[in-house]
Amino acid sequence: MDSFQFVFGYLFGFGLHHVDFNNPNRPRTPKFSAHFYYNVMRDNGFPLPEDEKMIYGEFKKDFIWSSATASYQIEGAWREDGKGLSIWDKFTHTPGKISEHDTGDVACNSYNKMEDDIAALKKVKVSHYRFSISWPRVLPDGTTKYVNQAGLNYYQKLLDSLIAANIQPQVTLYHWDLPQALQDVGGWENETIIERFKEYADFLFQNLGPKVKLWITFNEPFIITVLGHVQGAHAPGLNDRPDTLPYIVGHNIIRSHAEAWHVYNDKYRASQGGLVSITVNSDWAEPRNPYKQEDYEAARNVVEFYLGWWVHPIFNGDYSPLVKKSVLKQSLAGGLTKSRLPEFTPEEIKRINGTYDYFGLNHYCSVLAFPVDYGSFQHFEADRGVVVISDRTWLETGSVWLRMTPFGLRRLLKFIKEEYRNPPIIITENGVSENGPVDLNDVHRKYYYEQYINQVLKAYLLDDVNIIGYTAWSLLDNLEWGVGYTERFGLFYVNRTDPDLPRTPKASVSYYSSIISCNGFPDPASGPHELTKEAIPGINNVNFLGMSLSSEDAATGLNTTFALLIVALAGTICVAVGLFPVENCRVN
Ligand code: PNW
Repeated sequence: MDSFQFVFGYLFGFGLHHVDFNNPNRPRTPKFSAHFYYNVMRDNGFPLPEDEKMIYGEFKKDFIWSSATASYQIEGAWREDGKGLSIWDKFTHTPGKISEHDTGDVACNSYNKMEDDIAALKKVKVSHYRFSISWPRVLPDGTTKYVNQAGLNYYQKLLDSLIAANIQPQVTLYHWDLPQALQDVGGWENETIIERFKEYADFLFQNLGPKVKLWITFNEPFIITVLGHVQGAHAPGLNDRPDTLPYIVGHNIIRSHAEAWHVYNDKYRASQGGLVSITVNSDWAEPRNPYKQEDYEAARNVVEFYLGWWVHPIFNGDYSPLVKKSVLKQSLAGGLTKSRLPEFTPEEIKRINGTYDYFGLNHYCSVLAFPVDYGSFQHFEADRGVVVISDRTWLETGSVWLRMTPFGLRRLLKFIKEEYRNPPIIITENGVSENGPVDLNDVHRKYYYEQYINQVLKAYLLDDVNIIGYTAWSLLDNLEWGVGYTERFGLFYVNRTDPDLPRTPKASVSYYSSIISCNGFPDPASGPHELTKEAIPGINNVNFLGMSLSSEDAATGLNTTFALLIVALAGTICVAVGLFPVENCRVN
């Protein structure tokens, strides 16, 4: 416990328990470290936590296995064939905005290298490909007054090539490259954008809809709003009204989404039979101190601002009560008489509620949260009222904001199931980066996909989450927004020193491809059969070739590995290439 430290008196507390030296009773209160040390003693060390153990099993039939990109990050051809300028063209050409002065002028040149991208997708053996449409490539000034036929042809050809390769498209309408002409009249801040977005969506459904079954209206409204209109780190780079602008922009995005969904529902659903939804991004948040109620509330607020802000109006009707309460409280603390969060009219609440066909989720990592009192500060961050940090033991990646935290994905999926009435969920992005020297043997990415996808499997098999698809971000190393080409999320390496920009598979390609071919992680020891929940415990006992197995499984693994080696040579069976055995399944 804290005690007298000789010449330092009571200045430093070395104790597992805090002692209140102002209180004559000298009460002892356990610190977090006391609980931690207790657990170490109880467990007699550091056993692998239950939720980090892997399970065997398969995903549901016809599971969507995909990989994703976005137009500005890969297409290049920024002024070819009549394309208009986007806010990202302007932003990357503004000095000081992007690391190394990188731009998307050429990017992966996917506009001219469609065959290479299709070949890459075929190699991964995905069932789907998620890409986005560049709005100014098809409608250069953002309106339907003038159509750039060459741009539309590019997407027609991409859809035809994908379908010919038996890869189904998942198309995002808006992955951040707003026509600059629309930004010039206020962008997402001007509510006329709702009509513009509706016309754009209608135009795409009409022209591309016969070939598309999965649509995403917006990619990550949170990032559009907060990075683009609070921090100014993303285009259009606004940071002058962090108290009001995010809520105005967010309000218009939600209403635009709803209008696009209604256009599809009213005019196209019957003939085209596709699904339309929105993709939101969210970290999972844990309390920094699991013994403090305030930290639980802070963690909940983190997820609520990532998800609830968008999803509550669309899935449940109206803004989330927690978001409403937080913004109102901070607005009043600043002396305002009402909340800075706009209100939906009762008609709008009705019109927006239910405008989804599935739940699109982007997820990368988890954080630890604790509350902070910002006083009367009028700022989006103050409304949220939290600070987030990482646990230093979580593995680092190529991006400072991204630590490997596979457990969080399962918890987030369960949260979505419980909070939004068990919707079908498609994970529309999940992935990891590297930076620095190129190493095609990307063991960290194999590990990330293995661990995260296995947590998705647990959500499906053990928590009954209705998960219908998984998408790896990204197919290619590409322009990672503000950090340019320095952080690489690709399954394929793109050599930027070669003007031909060749795509080379990293080691994770064959690993992800094996998971796809096997539709998960079928149990190698017990043959091709349904995984029962009872069969799960006790499979992680022995380390065998870098895999965690029971001793029986390890023995079987040794035998089957040898057998598979021979069979694999004959090319008739699939086997995961490294970390976790994936076998007893047929190649497509
Ligand atoms: C997503 N963050 O964005 C995007 O949809 C992709 O375009 C992007 O390349 C990918 O994630 C990887 O970053 C994010 O700072 C950008 O927390 C930034 C953050 C999260 C997601």
